[in-house]
Amino acid sequence: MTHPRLSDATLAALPPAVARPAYERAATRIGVVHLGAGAFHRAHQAVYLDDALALDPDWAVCAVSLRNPDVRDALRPQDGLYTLAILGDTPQLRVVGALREVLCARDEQAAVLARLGDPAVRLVTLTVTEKGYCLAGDGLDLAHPDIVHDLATPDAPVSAIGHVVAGLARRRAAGLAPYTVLSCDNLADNGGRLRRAALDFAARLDPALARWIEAEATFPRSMVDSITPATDDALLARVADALGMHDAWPVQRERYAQWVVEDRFCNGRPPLERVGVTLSDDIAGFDRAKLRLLNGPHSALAYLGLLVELETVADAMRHPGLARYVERLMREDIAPTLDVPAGLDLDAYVTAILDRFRNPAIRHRLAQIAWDGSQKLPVRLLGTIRDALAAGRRIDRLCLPIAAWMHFVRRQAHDGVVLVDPMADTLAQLGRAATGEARGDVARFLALRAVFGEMAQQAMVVEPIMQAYASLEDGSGIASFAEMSLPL
Ligand code: CS2
Repeated sequence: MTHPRLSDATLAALPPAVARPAYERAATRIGVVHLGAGAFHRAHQAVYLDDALALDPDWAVCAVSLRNPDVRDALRPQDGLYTLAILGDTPQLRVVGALREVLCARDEQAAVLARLGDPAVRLVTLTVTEKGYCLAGDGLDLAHPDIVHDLATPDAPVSAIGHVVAGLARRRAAGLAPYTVLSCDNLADNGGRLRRAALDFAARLDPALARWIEAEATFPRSMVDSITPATDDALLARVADALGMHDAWPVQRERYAQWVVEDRFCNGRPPLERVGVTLSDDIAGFDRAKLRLLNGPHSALAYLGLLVELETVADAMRHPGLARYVERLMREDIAPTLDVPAGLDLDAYVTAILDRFRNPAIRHRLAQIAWDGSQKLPVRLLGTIRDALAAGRRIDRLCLPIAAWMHFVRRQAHDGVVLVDPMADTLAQLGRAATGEARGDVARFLALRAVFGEMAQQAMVVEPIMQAYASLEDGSGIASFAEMSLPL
Protein backbone atom coordinates (compact mmCIF):
# COMPACT_ATOMS: atom_id res chain seq x y z
CA MET A 1 0.00 0.00 0.00
CA THR A 2 1.37 3.41 -0.81
CA HIS A 3 1.17 5.92 1.97
CA PRO A 4 -0.05 9.49 1.45
CA ARG A 5 2.71 12.10 1.67
CA LEU A 6 3.22 14.14 4.81
CA SER A 7 2.11 17.73 4.02
CA ASP A 8 -0.11 20.56 5.27
CA ALA A 9 -3.05 18.76 3.70
CA THR A 10 -2.43 15.54 5.61
CA LEU A 11 -1.23 17.05 8.91
CA ALA A 12 -4.61 16.71 10.58
CA ALA A 13 -4.65 12.99 9.78
CA LEU A 14 -1.50 12.20 11.80
CA PRO A 15 -2.03 9.61 14.50
CA PRO A 16 -2.48 11.17 17.95
CA ALA A 17 0.82 9.73 19.25
CA VAL A 18 2.78 11.90 16.81
CA ALA A 19 3.25 15.46 18.07
CA ARG A 20 2.67 18.27 15.60
CA PRO A 21 3.01 22.06 15.42
CA ALA A 22 1.19 23.73 18.30
CA TYR A 23 0.36 26.78 16.18
CA GLU A 24 -1.32 27.73 12.94
CA ARG A 25 1.39 27.41 10.30
CA ALA A 26 -0.37 29.68 7.84
CA ALA A 27 -0.31 32.50 10.39
CA THR A 28 3.49 32.44 10.74
CA ARG A 29 5.95 34.71 8.90
CA ILE A 30 9.47 33.95 7.80
CA GLY A 31 11.86 35.78 10.12
CA VAL A 32 14.88 33.49 9.93
CA VAL A 33 17.01 32.43 6.98
CA HIS A 34 19.05 29.35 7.79
CA LEU A 35 22.07 28.43 5.65
CA GLY A 36 22.87 24.70 5.64
CA ALA A 37 19.57 22.78 5.74
CA GLY A 38 21.14 19.50 6.93
CA ALA A 39 19.96 17.09 9.58
CA PHE A 40 21.58 18.93 12.47
CA HIS A 41 19.65 22.14 11.84
CA ARG A 42 16.42 20.26 11.41
CA ALA A 43 16.95 18.23 14.60
CA HIS A 44 18.16 21.14 16.73
CA GLN A 45 17.61 24.86 15.99
CA ALA A 46 14.47 24.27 13.92
CA VAL A 47 12.93 22.39 16.84
CA TYR A 48 13.61 25.23 19.28
CA LEU A 49 12.14 27.63 16.72
CA ASP A 50 9.14 25.33 16.29
CA ASP A 51 8.50 25.77 20.01
CA ALA A 52 9.09 29.52 19.74
CA LEU A 53 6.52 29.81 16.94
CA ALA A 54 3.81 28.78 19.37
CA LEU A 55 4.70 31.96 21.32
CA ASP A 56 5.53 34.36 18.50
CA PRO A 57 4.59 33.76 14.83
CA ASP A 58 7.36 35.95 13.42
CA TRP A 59 10.21 33.44 13.40
CA ALA A 60 9.42 30.79 10.82
CA VAL A 61 12.42 29.60 8.83
CA CYS A 62 13.49 29.71 5.21
CA ALA A 63 16.01 26.84 5.08
CA VAL A 64 18.63 27.13 2.36
CA SER A 65 21.00 24.50 1.04
CA LEU A 66 23.83 26.26 -0.71
CA ARG A 67 24.52 23.63 -3.37
CA ASN A 68 22.75 20.34 -2.92
CA PRO A 69 19.06 20.32 -3.92
CA ASP A 70 18.21 17.06 -2.10
CA VAL A 71 16.67 18.55 1.05
CA ARG A 72 14.64 21.02 -1.01
CA ASP A 73 13.44 18.24 -3.30
CA ALA A 74 12.48 16.04 -0.35
CA LEU A 75 10.77 18.68 1.74
CA ARG A 76 9.10 21.04 -0.71
CA PRO A 77 6.40 18.50 -1.68
CA GLN A 78 5.81 18.20 2.08
CA ASP A 79 5.39 21.98 2.57
CA GLY A 80 8.62 21.91 4.59
CA LEU A 81 7.20 19.44 7.15
CA TYR A 82 9.33 16.57 8.39
CA THR A 83 9.46 14.18 11.31
CA LEU A 84 11.93 14.27 14.17
CA ALA A 85 12.47 10.99 16.04
CA ILE A 86 13.73 11.55 19.57
CA LEU A 87 15.60 8.37 20.37
CA GLY A 88 15.21 6.47 23.59
CA ASP A 89 13.75 3.16 24.72
CA THR A 90 10.56 4.10 22.89
CA PRO A 91 11.30 6.76 20.27
CA GLN A 92 9.01 9.77 20.28
CA LEU A 93 7.97 11.28 17.01
CA ARG A 94 7.22 14.88 16.33
CA VAL A 95 6.39 16.64 13.08
CA VAL A 96 8.21 19.96 12.90
CA GLY A 97 6.57 22.88 11.12
CA ALA A 98 9.18 25.63 11.49
CA LEU A 99 10.45 25.41 7.88
CA ARG A 100 7.99 27.40 5.83
CA GLU A 101 10.28 27.55 2.81
CA VAL A 102 13.13 25.36 1.56
CA LEU A 103 15.43 26.67 -1.16
CA CYS A 104 18.59 25.60 -2.94
CA ALA A 105 20.80 28.61 -3.62
CA ARG A 106 22.55 27.04 -6.58
CA ASP A 107 19.40 27.08 -8.69
CA GLU A 108 17.17 29.57 -6.86
CA GLN A 109 19.64 32.26 -5.94
CA ALA A 110 17.36 35.20 -6.65
CA ALA A 111 14.82 33.86 -4.15
CA VAL A 112 17.54 33.36 -1.52
CA LEU A 113 18.93 36.86 -1.95
CA ALA A 114 15.40 38.31 -1.89
CA ARG A 115 14.79 36.58 1.44
CA LEU A 116 18.04 37.90 2.86
CA GLY A 117 16.94 41.38 1.81
CA ASP A 118 13.43 41.00 3.26
CA PRO A 119 12.87 43.34 6.23
CA ALA A 120 10.82 40.63 7.98
CA VAL A 121 13.98 38.51 8.13
CA ARG A 122 15.91 39.56 11.21
CA LEU A 123 18.07 36.55 11.93
CA VAL A 124 20.37 34.44 9.75
CA THR A 125 21.58 31.19 11.28
CA LEU A 126 24.23 28.85 9.89
CA THR A 127 25.20 25.19 10.10
CA VAL A 128 27.66 24.87 7.25
CA THR A 129 30.26 22.73 9.10
CA GLU A 130 33.81 23.77 9.87
CA LYS A 131 34.88 23.86 6.24
CA GLY A 132 31.94 26.05 5.22
CA TYR A 133 33.55 29.13 6.82
CA CYS A 134 36.54 29.11 4.43
CA LEU A 135 38.88 30.11 7.24
CA ALA A 136 42.65 30.19 7.32
CA GLY A 137 44.15 30.87 10.72
CA ASP A 138 42.10 33.58 12.37
CA GLY A 139 40.56 35.08 9.28
CA LEU A 140 39.09 34.37 5.89
CA ASP A 141 41.06 32.22 3.43
CA LEU A 142 41.31 34.71 0.58
CA ALA A 143 42.83 32.03 -1.64
CA HIS A 144 39.87 29.66 -1.18
CA PRO A 145 38.35 29.08 -4.64
CA ASP A 146 34.82 29.87 -3.40
CA ILE A 147 35.98 33.13 -1.86
CA VAL A 148 37.93 34.06 -4.99
CA HIS A 149 34.76 33.35 -6.96
CA ASP A 150 32.51 35.35 -4.64
CA LEU A 151 34.79 38.37 -4.50
CA ALA A 152 34.76 38.44 -8.30
CA THR A 153 30.96 38.02 -8.54
CA PRO A 154 29.50 39.19 -5.23
CA ASP A 155 25.94 39.22 -6.57
CA ALA A 156 26.10 35.52 -7.42
CA PRO A 157 27.91 34.00 -4.44
CA VAL A 158 28.49 30.30 -3.79
CA SER A 159 29.91 30.42 -0.25
CA ALA A 160 28.08 30.98 3.04
CA ILE A 161 30.17 34.09 3.74
CA GLY A 162 29.36 35.41 0.27
CA HIS A 163 25.64 34.97 0.93
CA VAL A 164 25.75 36.56 4.39
CA VAL A 165 27.56 39.63 3.02
CA ALA A 166 25.46 39.85 -0.17
CA GLY A 167 22.34 39.99 2.00
CA LEU A 168 23.81 42.62 4.30
CA ALA A 169 24.89 44.72 1.30
CA ARG A 170 21.34 44.66 -0.05
CA ARG A 171 19.93 45.74 3.26
CA ARG A 172 22.35 48.60 3.60
CA ALA A 173 21.59 49.75 0.06
CA ALA A 174 17.85 49.63 0.85
CA GLY A 175 18.28 51.55 4.10
CA LEU A 176 17.21 48.54 6.17
CA ALA A 177 18.56 47.32 9.49
CA PRO A 178 20.95 44.35 9.26
CA TYR A 179 20.13 40.91 10.56
CA THR A 180 21.87 39.08 13.39
CA VAL A 181 24.20 36.39 12.04
CA LEU A 182 24.27 33.37 14.32
CA SER A 183 26.74 30.55 13.73
CA CYS A 184 25.59 27.16 15.06
CA ASP A 185 28.67 25.19 14.09
CA ASN A 186 31.19 23.38 16.24
CA LEU A 187 33.95 25.99 16.19
CA ALA A 188 35.44 27.73 19.19
CA ASP A 189 34.35 31.38 19.12
CA ASN A 190 32.15 30.57 16.13
CA GLY A 191 30.52 34.01 16.17
CA GLY A 192 33.83 35.87 16.39
CA ARG A 193 35.32 33.87 13.56
CA LEU A 194 32.29 34.32 11.35
CA ARG A 195 32.34 38.05 12.05
CA ARG A 196 36.00 38.34 11.10
CA ALA A 197 35.41 36.32 7.94
CA ALA A 198 32.43 38.50 6.95
CA LEU A 199 34.38 41.70 7.65
CA ASP A 200 37.43 40.46 5.73
CA PHE A 201 35.18 39.67 2.79
CA ALA A 202 33.20 42.92 2.91
CA ALA A 203 36.36 45.02 3.29
CA ARG A 204 37.61 43.73 -0.03
CA LEU A 205 34.37 44.62 -1.75
CA ASP A 206 33.64 47.97 -0.16
CA PRO A 207 35.28 49.34 3.00
CA ALA A 208 32.16 51.40 3.77
CA LEU A 209 30.07 48.21 3.78
CA ALA A 210 32.56 46.60 6.15
CA ARG A 211 32.33 49.60 8.50
CA TRP A 212 28.54 49.44 8.43
CA ILE A 213 28.55 45.72 9.23
CA GLU A 214 31.05 46.27 12.00
CA ALA A 215 28.95 49.00 13.55
CA GLU A 216 25.43 47.67 13.00
CA ALA A 217 25.40 43.88 12.73
CA THR A 218 26.05 41.35 15.49
CA PHE A 219 27.47 37.85 15.35
CA PRO A 220 26.71 36.15 18.68
CA ARG A 221 28.62 33.06 19.70
CA SER A 222 26.66 29.92 20.31
CA MET A 223 27.22 26.42 21.59
CA VAL A 224 25.04 23.72 20.09
CA ASP A 225 24.76 20.16 21.30
CA SER A 226 22.67 17.14 20.42
CA ILE A 227 23.86 13.85 18.98
CA THR A 228 22.25 13.47 15.57
CA PRO A 229 22.96 10.23 13.71
CA ALA A 230 22.39 10.40 9.96
CA THR A 231 19.01 9.26 8.64
CA ASP A 232 19.04 5.56 7.84
CA ASP A 233 16.62 2.99 6.42
CA ALA A 234 15.52 1.93 9.88
CA LEU A 235 14.36 5.48 10.60
CA LEU A 236 12.53 5.80 7.29
CA ALA A 237 10.69 2.54 7.98
CA ARG A 238 9.89 3.44 11.59
CA VAL A 239 8.49 6.82 10.59
CA ALA A 240 6.40 5.45 7.72
CA ASP A 241 5.01 2.86 10.06
CA ALA A 242 4.13 5.24 12.87
CA LEU A 243 2.76 8.02 10.67
CA GLY A 244 0.97 5.88 8.11
CA MET A 245 2.40 8.51 5.76
CA HIS A 246 5.48 8.92 3.62
CA ASP A 247 8.10 11.38 4.87
CA ALA A 248 10.99 11.54 2.39
CA TRP A 249 13.53 12.80 4.91
CA PRO A 250 12.89 12.43 8.62
CA VAL A 251 15.72 13.14 11.07
CA GLN A 252 16.70 11.68 14.42
CA ARG A 253 18.56 12.75 17.53
CA GLU A 254 19.05 11.90 21.16
CA ARG A 255 16.70 13.44 23.73
CA TYR A 256 19.44 15.65 25.18
CA ALA A 257 19.79 19.01 23.49
CA GLN A 258 21.53 22.17 24.55
CA TRP A 259 21.79 25.57 22.91
CA VAL A 260 23.70 28.34 24.65
CA VAL A 261 23.61 31.67 22.83
CA GLU A 262 25.25 35.00 23.52
CA ASP A 263 22.45 37.51 23.92
CA ARG A 264 23.64 39.99 21.30
CA PHE A 265 20.91 40.33 18.68
CA CYS A 266 20.83 43.50 16.62
CA ASN A 267 17.32 43.26 15.23
CA GLY A 268 15.08 41.47 17.74
CA ARG A 269 15.06 37.79 18.46
CA PRO A 270 12.75 34.83 18.97
CA PRO A 271 11.69 34.19 22.59
CA LEU A 272 14.53 31.70 22.94
CA GLU A 273 14.73 31.89 26.72
CA ARG A 274 11.17 30.54 26.88
CA VAL A 275 11.92 27.42 24.84
CA GLY A 276 14.92 26.06 26.69
CA VAL A 277 17.77 28.05 25.14
CA THR A 278 20.32 29.45 27.60
CA LEU A 279 21.06 33.09 26.83
CA SER A 280 24.22 34.40 28.35
CA ASP A 281 26.51 37.41 28.18
CA ASP A 282 29.55 35.27 27.86
CA ILE A 283 29.55 31.77 26.54
CA ALA A 284 33.32 31.39 26.17
CA GLY A 285 34.14 28.40 28.28
CA PHE A 286 30.91 26.57 27.44
CA ASP A 287 31.75 26.24 23.77
CA ARG A 288 35.30 25.19 24.53
CA ALA A 289 34.25 22.63 27.15
CA LYS A 290 31.79 21.09 24.73
CA LEU A 291 34.18 21.00 21.77
CA ARG A 292 37.00 19.54 23.80
CA LEU A 293 35.08 17.15 26.04
CA LEU A 294 32.44 15.90 23.62
CA ASN A 295 33.64 16.43 20.08
CA GLY A 296 37.32 15.68 20.82
CA PRO A 297 36.55 12.29 22.40
CA HIS A 298 34.00 11.63 19.65
CA SER A 299 36.72 12.00 17.03
CA ALA A 300 39.07 9.88 19.17
CA LEU A 301 36.48 7.09 19.36
CA ALA A 302 35.86 7.38 15.62
CA TYR A 303 39.46 6.97 14.43
CA LEU A 304 40.46 4.43 17.07
CA GLY A 305 37.20 2.50 16.81
CA LEU A 306 37.38 2.25 13.03
CA LEU A 307 40.91 0.89 13.28
CA VAL A 308 39.58 -2.02 15.34
CA GLU A 309 36.62 -2.56 13.01
CA LEU A 310 33.89 -1.13 15.24
CA GLU A 311 30.84 0.52 13.73
CA THR A 312 29.12 2.84 16.18
CA VAL A 313 29.93 5.05 19.17
CA ALA A 314 28.00 2.71 21.46
CA ASP A 315 30.03 -0.24 20.09
CA ALA A 316 33.25 1.66 20.84
CA MET A 317 32.01 2.30 24.38
CA ARG A 318 31.51 -1.45 24.82
CA HIS A 319 35.16 -2.09 23.88
CA PRO A 320 36.80 -2.23 27.33
CA GLY A 321 40.15 -0.78 26.30
CA LEU A 322 38.65 2.05 24.27
CA ALA A 323 36.07 2.92 26.92
CA ARG A 324 38.74 3.09 29.60
CA TYR A 325 41.09 5.03 27.37
CA VAL A 326 38.51 7.65 26.41
CA GLU A 327 37.35 8.20 29.98
CA ARG A 328 40.91 8.78 31.15
CA LEU A 329 41.53 11.04 28.19
CA MET A 330 38.54 13.16 29.22
CA ARG A 331 39.11 13.24 32.96
CA GLU A 332 42.90 13.25 33.18
CA ASP A 333 44.04 14.97 29.99
CA ILE A 334 41.31 17.25 28.62
CA ALA A 335 39.38 18.45 31.68
CA PRO A 336 42.47 19.89 33.42
CA THR A 337 43.18 22.17 30.45
CA LEU A 338 39.80 23.91 30.68
CA ASP A 339 38.95 27.13 32.45
CA VAL A 340 35.71 26.00 33.96
CA PRO A 341 32.84 28.40 33.38
CA ALA A 342 30.89 29.27 36.51
CA GLY A 343 28.05 26.84 36.97
CA LEU A 344 29.64 23.96 35.05
CA ASP A 345 30.51 20.90 37.12
CA LEU A 346 33.15 19.27 34.92
CA ASP A 347 33.03 15.86 36.58
CA ALA A 348 29.29 15.62 36.15
CA TYR A 349 29.59 16.95 32.59
CA VAL A 350 32.07 14.20 31.69
CA THR A 351 29.89 11.54 33.31
CA ALA A 352 26.85 12.74 31.37
CA ILE A 353 28.74 12.74 28.07
CA LEU A 354 29.99 9.19 28.66
CA ASP A 355 26.40 8.10 29.36
CA ARG A 356 25.27 9.72 26.15
CA PHE A 357 28.02 7.93 24.21
CA ARG A 358 26.87 4.62 25.71
CA ASN A 359 23.20 5.12 24.82
CA PRO A 360 22.23 1.80 23.24
CA ALA A 361 19.20 3.35 21.53
CA ILE A 362 21.48 5.36 19.24
CA ARG A 363 23.38 3.97 16.30
CA HIS A 364 25.79 6.81 15.63
CA ARG A 365 28.21 5.60 13.01
CA LEU A 366 31.89 6.24 13.64
CA ALA A 367 32.35 6.73 9.90
CA GLN A 368 30.03 9.77 10.05
CA ILE A 369 32.11 11.38 12.80
CA ALA A 370 35.34 10.55 10.92
CA TRP A 371 34.41 12.96 8.08
CA ASP A 372 36.38 16.17 7.68
CA GLY A 373 39.17 15.20 10.07
CA SER A 374 41.47 17.90 8.68
CA GLN A 375 38.95 20.51 9.83
CA LYS A 376 37.91 18.87 13.08
CA LEU A 377 41.23 17.88 14.64
CA PRO A 378 42.50 21.45 15.15
CA VAL A 379 39.31 22.55 16.90
CA ARG A 380 38.72 19.40 18.89
CA LEU A 381 42.14 18.07 19.93
CA LEU A 382 45.09 20.14 18.80
CA GLY A 383 44.12 23.13 20.96
CA THR A 384 44.07 20.87 24.01
CA ILE A 385 47.50 19.54 23.08
CA ARG A 386 48.86 23.09 22.80
CA ASP A 387 47.36 24.12 26.13
CA ALA A 388 48.57 20.96 27.87
CA LEU A 389 52.10 21.54 26.60
CA ALA A 390 52.05 25.17 27.67
CA ALA A 391 51.04 24.02 31.15
CA GLY A 392 53.93 21.55 31.20
CA ARG A 393 51.68 18.49 31.11
CA ARG A 394 52.35 15.19 29.33
CA ILE A 395 50.48 14.85 26.05
CA ASP A 396 51.06 11.15 25.27
CA ARG A 397 47.45 10.07 25.58
CA LEU A 398 46.22 13.11 23.66
CA CYS A 399 48.42 12.13 20.74
CA LEU A 400 46.87 8.71 20.22
CA PRO A 401 43.79 9.94 18.28
CA ILE A 402 46.01 12.10 16.09
CA ALA A 403 48.09 9.05 15.19
CA ALA A 404 44.86 7.06 14.72
CA TRP A 405 43.64 9.64 12.19
CA MET A 406 46.90 9.22 10.25
CA HIS A 407 46.42 5.45 10.21
CA PHE A 408 42.80 5.92 9.19
CA VAL A 409 43.80 8.12 6.25
CA ARG A 410 46.47 5.61 5.27
CA ARG A 411 44.05 2.71 5.40
CA GLN A 412 41.37 4.49 3.38
CA ALA A 413 43.95 5.42 0.75
CA HIS A 414 45.27 1.87 0.50
CA ASP A 415 41.71 0.55 0.25
CA GLY A 416 40.95 3.10 -2.48
CA VAL A 417 38.17 4.73 -0.43
CA VAL A 418 37.66 8.42 -1.19
CA LEU A 419 37.72 10.45 2.03
CA VAL A 420 34.99 12.92 2.88
CA ASP A 421 37.29 15.84 3.63
CA PRO A 422 38.02 19.12 1.86
CA MET A 423 41.67 18.02 1.77
CA ALA A 424 40.79 14.58 0.39
CA ASP A 425 43.23 14.72 -2.55
CA THR A 426 46.24 15.75 -0.50
CA LEU A 427 45.35 13.24 2.20
CA ALA A 428 44.97 10.43 -0.33
CA GLN A 429 48.50 11.14 -1.59
CA LEU A 430 49.88 11.13 1.94
CA GLY A 431 47.96 7.98 2.76
CA ARG A 432 49.27 6.17 -0.31
CA ALA A 433 52.84 7.22 0.49
CA ALA A 434 52.57 5.97 4.07
CA THR A 435 54.36 2.70 4.75
CA GLY A 436 53.71 2.16 8.44
CA GLU A 437 57.16 3.42 9.41
CA ALA A 438 56.38 5.97 12.11
CA ARG A 439 59.12 8.53 11.58
CA GLY A 440 58.55 9.09 7.87
CA ASP A 441 54.77 8.80 7.91
CA VAL A 442 54.21 11.13 10.86
CA ALA A 443 56.66 13.72 9.53
CA ARG A 444 54.79 13.90 6.23
CA PHE A 445 51.41 14.30 7.91
CA LEU A 446 52.69 16.92 10.34
CA ALA A 447 53.94 18.95 7.40
CA LEU A 448 50.28 19.80 6.66
CA ARG A 449 50.49 23.32 8.02
CA ALA A 450 46.81 24.03 7.46
CA VAL A 451 46.07 21.31 10.03
CA PHE A 452 49.08 21.24 12.34
CA GLY A 453 50.53 24.75 12.10
CA GLU A 454 54.03 24.75 13.54
CA MET A 455 53.77 21.41 15.33
CA ALA A 456 56.14 19.68 12.89
CA GLN A 457 58.92 21.80 14.41
CA GLN A 458 58.19 20.83 17.99
CA ALA A 459 59.95 17.68 19.16
CA MET A 460 57.70 17.68 22.24
CA VAL A 461 54.78 16.94 19.90
CA VAL A 462 56.45 14.95 17.16
CA GLU A 463 57.93 12.29 19.45
CA PRO A 464 54.71 11.28 21.25
CA ILE A 465 52.76 11.20 17.99
CA MET A 466 55.40 8.90 16.49
CA GLN A 467 55.25 6.62 19.51
CA ALA A 468 51.47 6.49 19.35
CA TYR A 469 51.63 5.80 15.62
CA ALA A 470 54.08 2.95 16.13
CA SER A 471 51.96 1.46 18.90
CA LEU A 472 48.91 1.41 16.66
CA GLU A 473 51.01 -0.21 13.94
CA ASP A 474 52.12 -3.02 16.23
CA GLY A 475 48.64 -3.42 17.72
CA SER A 476 49.53 -2.53 21.30
CA GLY A 477 48.12 1.02 21.08
CA ILE A 478 44.69 1.16 22.67
CA ALA A 479 45.35 -1.26 25.51
CA SER A 480 48.69 0.24 26.48
CA PHE A 481 47.41 3.83 26.38
CA ALA A 482 44.34 2.86 28.42
CA GLU A 483 46.57 1.62 31.21
CA MET A 484 49.34 4.18 30.92
CA SER A 485 49.83 6.34 33.97
CA LEU A 486 51.29 9.69 33.17
CA PRO A 487 53.18 11.73 35.70
CA LEU A 488 51.48 15.12 35.94
C1 CS2 B 1 30.14 14.75 15.99
C2 CS2 B 1 29.13 15.87 16.23
O1 CS2 B 1 29.90 14.21 13.72
C3 CS2 B 1 30.64 14.69 14.57
O2 CS2 B 1 31.76 15.10 14.30
O3 CS2 B 1 31.18 14.89 16.89
O4 CS2 B 1 28.23 15.98 15.20
C4 CS2 B 1 28.41 15.71 17.57
O5 CS2 B 1 27.57 14.59 17.55
C5 CS2 B 1 27.61 16.93 17.91
O6 CS2 B 1 28.45 18.05 17.93
C6 CS2 B 1 26.94 16.76 19.27
O7 CS2 B 1 26.42 17.97 19.68
